[in-house]
Amino acid sequence: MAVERTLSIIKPDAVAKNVIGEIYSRFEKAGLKVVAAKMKHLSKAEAEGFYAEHSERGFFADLVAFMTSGPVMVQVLEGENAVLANRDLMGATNPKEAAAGTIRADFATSIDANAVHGSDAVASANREIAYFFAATEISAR
Ligand code: RTP
Ligand code: MG
Repeated sequence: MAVERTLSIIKPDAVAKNVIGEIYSRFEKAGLKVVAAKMKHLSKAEAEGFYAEHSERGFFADLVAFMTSGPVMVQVLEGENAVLANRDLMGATNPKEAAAGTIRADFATSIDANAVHGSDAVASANREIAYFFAATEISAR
């Protein structure tokens, strides 16, 4: 297994529910380290750019509206197999389909307000990390 980095976002619904700490605790218990973090209220342009791969999808406008509806917590997680490890912690996109004990099963309310984002591959992780963080803002641990 390789040490990887992945980009995680605690979405506006979970920030509003005041569960940043509970979600960080899940990362830490799974062996993922927070190596960079910032709170941001995304602009429309930032959210559209981040989710550009979905720009032709019917849900794109709703996704951008939701992601700009309040502050988000953005972090880089580092650890063994971090991309997949984080996706396992998150659970399925639709919280109704998310396995018990996953972040989305416990904190998400709908397919839009689904608590967290996580990169889906190492290549997208590298792109998404660079979207939000300069190399000097990431601390090797
Ligand atoms: P994310 O990118 O946020 O981590 O979520 P994901 O990989 O599990 O899902 P993805 O297919 O990348 O979709 C991005 C976000 O768009 C919303 N979505 N809505 N109404 C729909 O059918 C639908 N499909 C996706 C979700 O909020 C999803 O997290
Ligand atoms: Mg995705």
